[in-house]
Amino acid sequence: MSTTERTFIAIKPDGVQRGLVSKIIERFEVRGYKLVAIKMVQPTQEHLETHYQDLKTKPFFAGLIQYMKSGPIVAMVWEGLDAVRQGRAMLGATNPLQSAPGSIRGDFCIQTGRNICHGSDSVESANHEISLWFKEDELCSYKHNSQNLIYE
Ligand code: IDP
Ligand code: MG
Repeated sequence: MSTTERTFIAIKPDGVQRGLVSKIIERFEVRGYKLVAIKMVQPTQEHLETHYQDLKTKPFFAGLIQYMKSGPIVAMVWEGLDAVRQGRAMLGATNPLQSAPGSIRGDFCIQTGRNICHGSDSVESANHEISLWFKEDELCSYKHNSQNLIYE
């Protein structure tokens, strides 16, 4: 059991433009996860192609990169128990038609190609994505005041 697992969560350009930044941050904050890093970025094509390299043979790849390049993104690292798996559950399924109501996608979007947020799908990819989006000195180490209230 590790309460220091980290995941990379991003609010995509549509999430930013639709004014959902605070709502998405709030979900992680009130649940008890600890914010370790946050910044607004306008990523380059090359950076996005690296981030989504596993999808480069997909027919939607070019459109995905265009979409992700269309405006600023809010990039974050959240830390806590099962941050990766729980983060994915909190975002909801990739296709909002399958995202449960109560999840972020299930509450705030309709179509796969405009699904407002990103979350790492494994601890390994989280580590890779965190190092792709953040420098070591951008990650803050501190003790959450509520640590002893959130964990037994
Ligand atoms: P994930 O974001 O839930 O991990 P992935 O399969 O890794 O889902 O796909 C990355 C992103 O690519 C999705 O979040 C979505 O924005 C986009 N995407 C995935 N499948 C499709 C599709 O069939 N059409 C358009 N966009 C897609
Ligand atoms: Mg993915």
